[in-house]
Amino acid sequence: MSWSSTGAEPTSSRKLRRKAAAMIATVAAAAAGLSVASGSTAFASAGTVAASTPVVTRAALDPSLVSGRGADVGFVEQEAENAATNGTIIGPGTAAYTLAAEASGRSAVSLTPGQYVEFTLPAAADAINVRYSIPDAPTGGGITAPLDVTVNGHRHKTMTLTSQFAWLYNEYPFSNDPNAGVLHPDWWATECTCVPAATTPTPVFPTPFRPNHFYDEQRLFLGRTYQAGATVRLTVPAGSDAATTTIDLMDSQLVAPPKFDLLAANVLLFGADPTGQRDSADAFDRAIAFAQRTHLKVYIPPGTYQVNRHIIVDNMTIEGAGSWYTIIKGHQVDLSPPAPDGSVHTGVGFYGQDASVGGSTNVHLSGFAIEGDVRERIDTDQVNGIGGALSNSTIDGLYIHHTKVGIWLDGPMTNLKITNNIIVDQIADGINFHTGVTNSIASNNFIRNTGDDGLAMWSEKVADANNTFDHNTVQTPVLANGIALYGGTDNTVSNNLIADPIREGSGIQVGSRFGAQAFAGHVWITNNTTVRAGTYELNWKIGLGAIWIYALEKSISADIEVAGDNFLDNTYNAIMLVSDFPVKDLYSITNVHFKDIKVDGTGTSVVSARTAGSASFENVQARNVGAVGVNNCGSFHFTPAGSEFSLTDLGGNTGGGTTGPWLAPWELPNTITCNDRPPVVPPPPPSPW
Ligand SMILES: [Ca+2]
Repeated sequence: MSWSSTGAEPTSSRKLRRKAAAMIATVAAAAAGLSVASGSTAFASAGTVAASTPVVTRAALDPSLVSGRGADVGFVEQEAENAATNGTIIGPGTAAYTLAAEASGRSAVSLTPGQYVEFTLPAAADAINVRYSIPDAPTGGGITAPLDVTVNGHRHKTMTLTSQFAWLYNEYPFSNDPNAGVLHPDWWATECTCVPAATTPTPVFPTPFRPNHFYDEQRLFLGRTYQAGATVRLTVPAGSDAATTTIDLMDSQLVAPPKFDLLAANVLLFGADPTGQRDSADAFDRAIAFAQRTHLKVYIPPGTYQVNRHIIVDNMTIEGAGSWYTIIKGHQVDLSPPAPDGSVHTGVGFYGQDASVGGSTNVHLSGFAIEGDVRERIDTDQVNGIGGALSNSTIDGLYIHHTKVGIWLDGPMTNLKITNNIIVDQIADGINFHTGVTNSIASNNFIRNTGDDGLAMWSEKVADANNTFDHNTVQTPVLANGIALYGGTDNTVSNNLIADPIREGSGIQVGSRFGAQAFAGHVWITNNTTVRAGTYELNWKIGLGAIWIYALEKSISADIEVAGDNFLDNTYNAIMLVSDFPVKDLYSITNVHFKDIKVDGTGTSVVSARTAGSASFENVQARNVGAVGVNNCGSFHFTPAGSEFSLTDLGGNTGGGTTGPWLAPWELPNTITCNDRPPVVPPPPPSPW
């Protein structure tokens, strides 16, 4: 998505006051179905966790709370804040522009040189993935710093951490310069509640201005298989250039053996260099041309292959040995003059033909990693991992890292299946179905640390239709939403797990924005779980909802069915329906139906309505509600007839909080209860219902 919004207020977001030590995480069967070492319960606190007690979580929650939702991945996740350490636990905290807020579970461990964090493997593993943050260089551009890995006390390897792909600053489209003044003095800025260029004296904002995108992650083979109970210690060496090294979490897994395919056009036979020294792009093209003539697959064996441009794919199968073994890695290349599509850079990516020339069809990509080199956001650049139009195609088992958007599709196109991919550390979105993508699915993908929406359908010009986002996990989008639908017809978001959105977005957004076609037919939001969403909106200076229905450019009147969803540990509200204040008398939101919902913990309300319209509620159970159950402002006319937004009680709406039942008769159908800024009551951690 393009973001022209401004915005940020680093200090006014509240901090959750509960302590990491209060988090009780039960060691439970791991997400991947692997058995774990112990059935005991552990208290997590710095330096006090018994090294033999691994705490496995999913999105920093007990896995039993999110069973059956999100991606079924091959690794188990352990938060550093639950591991043994002599470092310092940071967080929990949700304030934008802080290390804690961008961490999984809103908490991490900061280490100074000489300090460590130690994880006990909950299951056999031969590989780990570490999510971390190290400081930027004083003038931007990043640094590298070492991290020693020891297993069972034996020195294994030193990882080279980097902040070259982290640390963005300032207003959209962001900057790598920590010392820059405000990029757009003619934009309204929330910090001064003013337009700096039109204000006397001109306000000066402290630098670094709006730092964000602090984290990165890195994979490492351990060289052999270690059994459950082995300890993996991450130690910052005494000589590290990083004043602090922050460890958020570690994933561990047993990686499947490499896949070999002898009946294929092997890129090595066409001159590809598996050492990564020479550019292999032309060799890939030769292998593809041969494979198309002979109706073979293309096979890329284990190795690292340097590719610094798009590989164009059509009617073609390309298989790697697995994303841990076959790595396609590129560096950014300047284009002068710019490409016809406006790009001023290119880089590694697999692209279908453009939809304007018919797109590509019957493309099947699987089993490799794409390692990009994108360090800045330029929305006209096509520097995505996968791009173009890909009909009747599949994308399976890729690892996509350091590209702008992992998978950005420009339709019209139809029938694409995106499955089992890991997309992390992106400058912008994870996956975007842009313009007329139909009958397509993204399922069982794992998305972490996107710089914009994790998963999006953007119906610009032509509606996206009959698509599904199912069983995906989306964690810590540093900007925008976990999952967003911008217009479209008959689309479904189901069985996903969404955690820790940070700013200018929330868990799930249904929005008439960005020039999208109207919502039509149905929108099914089914059986999803969000956690620690419902964040603070920096420009509006109010709390959002974990699900955010937003009529900005059009009314929303499609049949929206929100059913079976769980909204956990909502920082502010669970549900928000809103039209922006300047258009509040133009647009409304109607025909929204909530059914079989569980809301466990809201800092403020269950429902916040700031629009004209209506919604029905059936079997919406809530507990640990921090403010009045329904914050009903309607469209702010406050007439004797009540709010312009009405609620229909279809029964079974139970539970509440300190102010009584969340949906009490006195609130119905449209009692004005408008208070956008009630005191926030941090809820207790989610627990079994
Ligand atoms: Ca963490």
